[in-house]
Amino acid sequence: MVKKKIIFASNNAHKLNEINALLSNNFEVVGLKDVNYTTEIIESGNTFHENSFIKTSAIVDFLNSFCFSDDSGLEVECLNGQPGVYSARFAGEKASDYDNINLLLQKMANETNRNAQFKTVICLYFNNKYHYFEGFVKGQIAMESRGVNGFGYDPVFIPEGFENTFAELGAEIKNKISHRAMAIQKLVKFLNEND
Ligand code: ITT
Repeated sequence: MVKKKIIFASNNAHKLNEINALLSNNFEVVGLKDVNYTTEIIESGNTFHENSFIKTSAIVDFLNSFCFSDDSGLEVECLNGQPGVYSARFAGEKASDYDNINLLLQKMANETNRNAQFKTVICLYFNNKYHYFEGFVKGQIAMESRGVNGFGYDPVFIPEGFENTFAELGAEIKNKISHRAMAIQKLVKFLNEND
């Protein structure tokens, strides 16, 4: 069976790997490099919804084809939902994952409330319309960074029901329970019912 091609509008190679693992049974997922899209997309929105629309519509303007994006981040209860849409640049525009994690742990050094959630909003362009799918996973922020798998805040996020961080648990478990996996399940269900 020839799989239908879908463009994932992301420059984050880790996200692309996760999306590939989650969707490869159903679709051939191609990234921005594969379609020669090199323009920087400025994520100027104030919400995950706005930013996911900005990314998907940039590709629609360029190619007018079947595509989606994911805008995601970490929301920490004691920080009133921060870093939120600023997750990628919490410690500054060019911040590394390491810088962002250090800043987070520093801000939470004396905090006993460690509740947090990862959230994803997917914006899909299908049949000339935009459709949104949300996913989240609740958990706790660890006291220190642990594990080597994944990306972003995975070394400090302990999902509910587990004692290890996503970076310790690895891709197989993360891809069953993550915010991104939940949103992708909804997207697949929608396409199965409407395609
Ligand atoms: P694209 O916009 O190109 O897709 P990005 O990394 O800039 O890539 P976002 O704007 O959605 O993506 O920012 C998401 C940030 O939130 C990401 O850089 C991580 O710091 C964090 N994040 C999102 N999902 C995560 C996950 O599954 N595990 C760990 N951190 C995550």
